[in-house]
Amino acid sequence: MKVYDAASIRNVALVGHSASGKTQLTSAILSVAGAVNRFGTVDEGTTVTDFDEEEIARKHTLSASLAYAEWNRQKINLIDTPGMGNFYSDARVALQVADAALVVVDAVAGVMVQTEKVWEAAASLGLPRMIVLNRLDRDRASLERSLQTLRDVCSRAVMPIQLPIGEEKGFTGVVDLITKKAFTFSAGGGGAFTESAVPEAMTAAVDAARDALIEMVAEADEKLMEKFFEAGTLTDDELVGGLRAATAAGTLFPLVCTSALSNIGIPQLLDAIVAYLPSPLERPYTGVSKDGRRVQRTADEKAPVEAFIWKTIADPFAGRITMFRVVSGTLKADSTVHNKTRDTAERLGHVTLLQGKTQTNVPEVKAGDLGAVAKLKDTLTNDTLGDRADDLTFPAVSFPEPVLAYAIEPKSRGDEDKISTSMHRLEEEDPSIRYSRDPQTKELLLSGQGQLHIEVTVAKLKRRFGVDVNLKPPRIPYRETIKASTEAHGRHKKQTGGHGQFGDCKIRVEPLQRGADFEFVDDIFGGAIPRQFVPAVEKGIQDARSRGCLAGYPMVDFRVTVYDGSYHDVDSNELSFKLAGSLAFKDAMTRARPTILEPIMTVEVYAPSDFAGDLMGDLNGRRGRIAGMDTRGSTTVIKAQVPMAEMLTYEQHLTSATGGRGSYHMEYSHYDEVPAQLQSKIIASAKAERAGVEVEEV
Ligand SMILES: Nc1nc2c(ncn2[C@@H]2O[C@H](COP(=O)(O)OP(=O)(O)OP(=O)(O)O)[C@@H](O)[C@H]2O)c(=O)[nH]1
Ligand SMILES: [Mg+2]
Repeated sequence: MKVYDAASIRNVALVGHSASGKTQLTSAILSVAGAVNRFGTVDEGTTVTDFDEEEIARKHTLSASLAYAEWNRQKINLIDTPGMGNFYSDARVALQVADAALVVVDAVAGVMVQTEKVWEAAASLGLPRMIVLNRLDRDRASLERSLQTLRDVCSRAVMPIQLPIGEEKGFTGVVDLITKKAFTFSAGGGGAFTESAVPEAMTAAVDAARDALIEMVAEADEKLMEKFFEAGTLTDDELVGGLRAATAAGTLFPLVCTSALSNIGIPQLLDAIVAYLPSPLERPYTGVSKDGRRVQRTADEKAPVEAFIWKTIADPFAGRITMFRVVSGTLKADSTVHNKTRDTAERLGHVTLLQGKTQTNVPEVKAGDLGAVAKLKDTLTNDTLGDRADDLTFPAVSFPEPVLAYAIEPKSRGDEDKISTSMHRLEEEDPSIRYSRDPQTKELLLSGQGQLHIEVTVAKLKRRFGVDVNLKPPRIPYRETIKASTEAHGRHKKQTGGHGQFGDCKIRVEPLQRGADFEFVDDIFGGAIPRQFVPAVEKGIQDARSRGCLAGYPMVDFRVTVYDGSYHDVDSNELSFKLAGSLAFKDAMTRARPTILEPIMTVEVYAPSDFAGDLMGDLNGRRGRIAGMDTRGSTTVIKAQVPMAEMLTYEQHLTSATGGRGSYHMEYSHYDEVPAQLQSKIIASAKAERAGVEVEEV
């Protein structure tokens, strides 16, 4: 196995919307470059990078994976990432260790929500971006329309460096705008192509697009601008050099044209990666020294070794597989390095290159390259491995906080311990999930980025660790409130032998506006209740409101004023006033017209426009209120407000209704009253649940 040096490496992350063809494209690249023997497809489940059973079954990438190919004596490392929003953190982390992003865009749908998200993430990292306009063989695919949305949403500096030959089913190849050569592919997906002059019918369009490109390249550099004004054009060398520099600087974003499934345009894409995207040598990596200084490291293989851990795979048999980028120096097999994040020594055994799941041993991995090592003791994602003498670490990539929690329970009782150890392994692999125990209900909670994320995690738990669990539907955080003002009286009196108990209070309750939570006002005059007991009244009311009065949900958005009461010199104490408070509260609730509130979410749904009507109908059926609709190229954005309770199954619905081409974003907006007929259901199920708990406790 060859060891590559930094100058001959390109690290690219394939990012973009789900189903734009990232995995298929990776597969086509590997086959065209001869890295694998077969042309694997997503549809047959035979790609290199979607190797996980869950990915094969769902036909979606769920976790970033690594592959590599050699092209023109350069090693191209490809990180194939998930496009689905639930798994975004893996795309984000891939951008961190890549030197450029290949933003894969579906030529039918154009820019979609995830395209925008990865575009912004890459921009914030100052990462050069090349756009791969894929699926050009599909009906209604269009360079023109896609370019329009790319320029509107991403950047005006997106510039085609190729034009497609033919359209839709007739898409047969590309014209390179720099060399003005046409590459026409034979039908059947074999990848064979012939080179020729630009077809007659395209010459005018090619010249115009080439002129526009030259002008843009010239604009990015003063010297080139001068030359351009003198000569009226640029030489091919100037154009190539200028394009490379502008791409590296992020002032121009070249666009290439492909069909990953029909295997069209792949060699030209590879040429473009090698020609225009930077090697690690040109992309210094920023670390932080112990005293907080930012330090830049170049990919110098002679420097002390420093590696950043960007991903961990939890394999029940092979143990941990740790994926790294060697930032500087050379990481050697059978050596000892220091984990500087945890201050421990790590002994490395075999050091490997990853082709999907296949590991190939290498004697060493040099600066700039990506590799993996198995069975490390203490090292986890975001750690820095390297030279002990050198105090630098690399900043951690932050993972999103979970947005949704499900309760899980083992199918067989003996599995509780196993769940915990296996879940911790999965947490190491995916820091955007969280496993915990609810302190109140004692339920085991699995939190993540969405329903799909949780389901996939549960599936991994079963397949890899043999632990089968039931997923219980997540609890909706309902609340209760009141709709009427009233006054109430609570009196606690008990005479048992020696000391008695006596507490007595009168309260007023009033509704407050939504979001006001709870207010307690002490309006006692003339010592009707002694000062020291007023907090006890409040405590009693607080306890009572936390248990709700209809279905056991906390009560909010009202004010309680305690305005009168009485006491007994000997028998009054805190406990008595607490009980009096809670009795008064219960009395008040019989007249205060209590009601149940539910969380309402702001939802944005993105999907190809054909689906808009159906999706809006569905949202209406979910008690949603449509707030607006926008069209962006061929994508429709629907904005709506929908109760959380109705959105729990939305993801599944959207995926199946749009064949995976729709996506949505949802966040909490406010609480609103639950319609009466649904309230009785909530109350009934709360009662049933309480009965169940009591039975179990006996
Ligand atoms: N016609 C056509 N279909 C394609 C092309 N590229 C990919 N596909 C198909 O589109 C679907 C999605 O392709 P993938 O490669 O899985 O898409 P992805 O971007 O990896 O999707 P995620 O992993 O969910 O992010 C598959 O059915 C592919 O066969 C293409 O160029 N033309
Ligand atoms: Mg994929």
